[in-house]
Amino acid sequence: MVHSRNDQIAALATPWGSSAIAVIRTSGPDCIGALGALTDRRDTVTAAPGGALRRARIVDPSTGEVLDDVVLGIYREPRSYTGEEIVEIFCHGSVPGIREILSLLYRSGFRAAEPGEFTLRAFLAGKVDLTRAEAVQEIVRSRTAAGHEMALRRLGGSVEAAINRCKAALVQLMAMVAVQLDYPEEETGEIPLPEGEIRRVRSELADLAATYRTGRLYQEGIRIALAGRTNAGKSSLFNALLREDRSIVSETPGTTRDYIESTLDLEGIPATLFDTAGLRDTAEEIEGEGIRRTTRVMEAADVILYLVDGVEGLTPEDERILATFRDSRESTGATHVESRPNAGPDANPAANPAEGDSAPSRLLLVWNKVDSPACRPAPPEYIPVSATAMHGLEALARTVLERVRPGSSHRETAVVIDSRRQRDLLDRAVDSLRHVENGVQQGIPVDAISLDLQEAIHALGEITGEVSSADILDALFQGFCVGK
Ligand SMILES: Nc1nc2c(ncn2[C@@H]2O[C@H](COP(=O)(O)OP(=O)(O)OP(=O)(O)O)[C@@H](O)[C@H]2O)c(=O)[nH]1
Ligand SMILES: [Mg+2]
Repeated sequence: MVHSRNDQIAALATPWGSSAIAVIRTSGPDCIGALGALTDRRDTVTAAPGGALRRARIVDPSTGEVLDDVVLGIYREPRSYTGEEIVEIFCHGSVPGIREILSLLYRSGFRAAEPGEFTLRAFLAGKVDLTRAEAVQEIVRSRTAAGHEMALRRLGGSVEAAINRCKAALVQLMAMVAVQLDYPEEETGEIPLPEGEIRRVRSELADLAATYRTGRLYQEGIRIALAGRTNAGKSSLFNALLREDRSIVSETPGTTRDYIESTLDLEGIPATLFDTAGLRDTAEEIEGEGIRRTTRVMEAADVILYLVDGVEGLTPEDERILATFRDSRESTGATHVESRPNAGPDANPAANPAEGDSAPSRLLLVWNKVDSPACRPAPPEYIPVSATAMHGLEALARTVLERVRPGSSHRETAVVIDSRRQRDLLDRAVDSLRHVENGVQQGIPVDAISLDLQEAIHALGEITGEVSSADILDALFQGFCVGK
């Protein structure tokens, strides 16, 4: 990424598509003058104070052609998002129209902004720290109201404040160390570092790092797959959970051939629900391919709802399929997460087998058709439901949530992080502080301890961006939307 702050950039800040209004954002030195020259009201635009809106026509100066009738939002340095001059163009949301305006800007000295470049400039201008910059993108990406609310708190500086508080405490300790290094033992006697204070800061940072799983859960969400033999009622349950008639239901076995997915909001956790082809031995080619796809969906799922037709009861075929799921859980274990398309290794906050034996199984057993008089009693390990009578769905949702939520839900906690970068740096700080604690306990000389203390302070500085390098910034802002 180009880190210069002395050029003019432009990008569409709203999605490419038809809309009532689209917003093209521009930023850079003398951006207002440059934009003014591309309108029929140059003087009005260039004389406008910061925070003003001015109506104008965008005109191509080389041809005199009017491209659009727009409103310009004008911001002056330093009181703008990037700290530079900014003009936001509110134009009509027509794709060809947007294209023409952008092309005119690019011909007139503006450069297409890189992803996240506006926010990068805001960071470089000292407008936001890195945790707030990350929160901007996290807000844009949020998929449920709960995820949005958590990201909004981060934008408000909740993470930054927590980090700075801990850092201030460590800097105090560092000052104590410095005194002892400056005035050696024979003069003042060695003052032990307050172990309790170190432990308090360490546990505060460790608690913050632990909220990462919750943050991921509410942003990334979970994948729930419906599985079972043909006619178990998977498509019926899919429709019932979504409360819409999405998937075809019929009494013909083998109705669902390909998998279908849709999303639902599970108490603030975005969930992608998959209806799949019923599992059975088949020689039929298309159905066979459907079953292979089903297997792939299962591998990537955080939760598998295995449906048994309660009227038929548990068949030998069910037993066989269930045995393969149990085996695959053992063998795929920690890797099923990585096999997910479009998801990083940390994308799966739920049912994470990294927790060892205590990790809950991702397989949930469901006994369907309990409304039918012919339905057999559900065995105790099964959740009884009726997809058609919409019975037992709340209990089912509750059980899914119990499986995927981390031991303690941090949803009510003021600060929840959702950045792997922040989590890794917090872990580093926690590790260093553990060394400090051990050092104090073992009476290791303060100059040795001071290195670990310094390392912890440094890691916290990296979280907020007080210390940062071009590489870190590149990696961080690459994931952003263009125009943000
Ligand atoms: N009584 C009763 N019938 C149900 C229930 N759920 C599904 N059925 C019936 O069972 C039959 C199969 O339902 P589907 O939802 O198509 O089953 P499926 O598991 O998707 O089947 P495939 O796509 O073929 O694998 C249909 O006739 C449904 O009406 C239920 O809760 N109670
Ligand atoms: Mg089906």
